[in-house]
Amino acid sequence: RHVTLGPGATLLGGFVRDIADDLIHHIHELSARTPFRHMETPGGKRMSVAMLSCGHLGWITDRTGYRYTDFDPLTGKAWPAFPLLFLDLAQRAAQEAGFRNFVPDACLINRYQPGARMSLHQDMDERDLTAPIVSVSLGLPAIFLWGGLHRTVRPKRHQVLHGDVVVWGGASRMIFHGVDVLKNGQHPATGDIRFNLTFRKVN
Ligand code: MD5
Ligand code: FE
Repeated sequence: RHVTLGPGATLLGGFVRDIADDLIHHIHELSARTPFRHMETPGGKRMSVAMLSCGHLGWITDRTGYRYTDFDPLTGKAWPAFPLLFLDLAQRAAQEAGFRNFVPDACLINRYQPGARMSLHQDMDERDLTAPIVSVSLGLPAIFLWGGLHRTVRPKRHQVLHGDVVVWGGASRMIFHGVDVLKNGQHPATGDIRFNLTFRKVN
């Protein structure tokens, strides 16, 4: 099921449902090498979403600001490489949505537990804003908030489910977006967790 959410934004419903257990297994393995952590915003707030990265570059925030780094400040080592399955699925999803030759160099993995949310923001820390972002939802359902090119546009609400992939490109790349407070629940694959993977081309 392909649903066009807006210009350049395509929902691939259930695109990774058949490999979801494998993806979750890889997430657990990655988290043994680079732990999920609640980072601090430049304003001094602890994020309710816990994160880790894999790939050449990882996204971090601290009191200094938002940026991509080529090593994990917690371990002092390079971020773990992409599992091959990750790279393959990101490229297949981008292709399916009409983006040829998508070569991501970063994958941010977000972990939401009940009560966690992500407030409205734009993703603008990537140098290459022509490449799409491929986002994968696993586990508990969430309400995705999809606004406009200005913060003042009241967001539309879209439910995203286990196995869904959204490819955000073109005019949708710079839209203000967020995730509503995660509701309590239990999912057979993840328990009380929602994971979101975002594949990005930074450089
Ligand atoms: C999430 N993560 O569900 C979302 C999915 C993030 C983040 O927002 O920055 O980690 S990615 C959604 C996204 C990316 C780029 C553009 C747009 C949405 N958009 O145009 O709405 O954890
Ligand atoms: Fe974002």
